[in-house]
Amino acid sequence: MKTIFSQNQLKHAPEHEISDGQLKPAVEIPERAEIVLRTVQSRELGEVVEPKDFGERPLARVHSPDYLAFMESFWERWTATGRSSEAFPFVWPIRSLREDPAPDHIDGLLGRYSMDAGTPIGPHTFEAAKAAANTALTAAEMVQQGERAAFGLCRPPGHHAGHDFFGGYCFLNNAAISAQWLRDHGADRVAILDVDYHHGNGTQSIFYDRSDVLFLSLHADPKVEYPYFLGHEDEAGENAGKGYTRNWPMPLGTNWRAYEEALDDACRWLLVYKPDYLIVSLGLDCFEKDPISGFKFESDDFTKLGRRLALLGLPTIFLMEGGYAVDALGTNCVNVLEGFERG
Ligand code: OKP
Ligand code: ZN
Repeated sequence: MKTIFSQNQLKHAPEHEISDGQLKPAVEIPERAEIVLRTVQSRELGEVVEPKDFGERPLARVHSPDYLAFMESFWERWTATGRSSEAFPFVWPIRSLREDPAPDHIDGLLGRYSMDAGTPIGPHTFEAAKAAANTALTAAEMVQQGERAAFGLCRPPGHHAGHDFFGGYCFLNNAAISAQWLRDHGADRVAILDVDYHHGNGTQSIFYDRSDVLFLSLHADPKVEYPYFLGHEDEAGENAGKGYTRNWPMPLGTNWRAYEEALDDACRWLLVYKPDYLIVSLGLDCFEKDPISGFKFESDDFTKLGRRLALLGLPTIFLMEGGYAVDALGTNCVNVLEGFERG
């Protein structure tokens, strides 16, 4: 299958993150995409192509105008206050505080439009995020035009980003933007299967009240893992979307054997739903050596994951999400894609 990749995605290069309440070196770094690209090339997965520019409209189908304007103007406003290093949010409008009126000060806006302090914004962050969205859209368009599958080598990831907030290393929800684009270009039903170790809270919330986009997520139990505040088993959609969201939270230490049962369950939902397209939010952070995660996948298990997905027989768009064991990331990612292609 073809891979879509843009060097502009490397321009988001955070130095630090606040992780587990402490300032640490960033883990969502450009090297992640570079090693996946090198492995795609060395294992001859297929051609690597640049994304097209789809402009602002597909982004605005998912994200609010004020959020997009905030992201677009952020760095200029941040540096206008005299600051020059990457920005971390630090105050949020939680229970008892008011979201409206919106603050004028950039520090207040940072809190209004974010969900955590772990996701710094730098000078080129939004440019990279837009390149990632275009990467995802190009992959979706290829499959819409008849390819069996395509791989959007997206970075930064997208599944934690909501309608009007960033967080969890995500700024634009690449999977949601592609799903909406497919709906706007003739698809009746799109399914998103999120196999990242972390719950895809942004994607879930964007489609929570809709039946035209099915969201299925397998992930670490939010009772003990980020994002902590969404991804429980009883979240199944609301209003018209009732029954069109499904969650499989799993305990820390989950290995392939236990995971496969949940995956089989999710695959059954996919076969019943019969989507025109399947989007896979492809996190590689279920790996046993992932530095921030607690599942126990071995590298070979990613091949099995790819094989299982191929059995569905659906036109499939793979979009990279997380995965932080950089040395093994290329191997694990291409294992999924090769497992899918070779069956
Ligand atoms: C992004 B993606 C580690 C702290 C976690 C944020 C994780 C974001 C993951 N205990 N901080 O879903 O891979
Ligand atoms: Zn993750």
